[in-house]
Amino acid sequence: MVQAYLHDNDTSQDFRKLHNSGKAVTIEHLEKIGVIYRYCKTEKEVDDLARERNYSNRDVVLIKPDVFPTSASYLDKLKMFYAEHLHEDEEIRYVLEGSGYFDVRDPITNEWIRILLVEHDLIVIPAGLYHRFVVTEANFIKALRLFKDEPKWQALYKPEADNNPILKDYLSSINV
Ligand code: KMT
Ligand code: NI
Repeated sequence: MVQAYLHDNDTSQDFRKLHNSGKAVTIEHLEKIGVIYRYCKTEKEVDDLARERNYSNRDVVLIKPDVFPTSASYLDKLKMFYAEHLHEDEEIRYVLEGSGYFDVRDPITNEWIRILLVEHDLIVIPAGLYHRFVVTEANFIKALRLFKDEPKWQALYKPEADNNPILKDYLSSINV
C-alpha cells in the first residue's frame, strides 16, 4: 500500500531520507487534491489507464549514480528534480524498479505531503499542482513517464509559475 505522510521539513538531513513527521495522509485526502494513486501489477494495466486518459507518448527515466559521469552531476540532477515545480498537463509516473518520493504541496494547508512510490506504484499528478521528486536512500529508480499527445511537460518553477492560469484552474477544480 502506498505510504503518504506530512514531510518533517528537516533540512539538516539529506533529502533522500524518510522525512516522516509521523502524521499520516490518507488516499482520500490525496484524491481531494486531485492526486490519484494506483497499484498496477502489470504494464498492461498502465497501458489501459493511459488509453483511458488519452496518453500516447512515454519514455523511461533511469536515475542512479552510475549513469552520471560524476557524483556531483548526479547530485545536480537530483536537485533539479527536487526544485518545486508544476506542469501545464497532468503527469503520470509508474515505477518499474526502485523507489522514490513524490512530494506534493497541499494547496489547502501549504504543507509538503511525501508519497513513497515503489515498484508497481503509479501516480497521477494534476496539472497545476506544485511538486518535487527525489529517489530514496537506495539511489535507484527506473520509471515510466507518460505524456499526452502534445507534451507540455517542461517544469515551470516556483515562484514564476504562481501566476500561471493553470494553477488557478487547478485550485478551482478542487474548490479552493
Ligand atoms: C517530475 O516531473 O517531477 C519527474 O518526472 C520526476 C522524475 S520521474 C521518476
Ligand atoms: Ni514534475
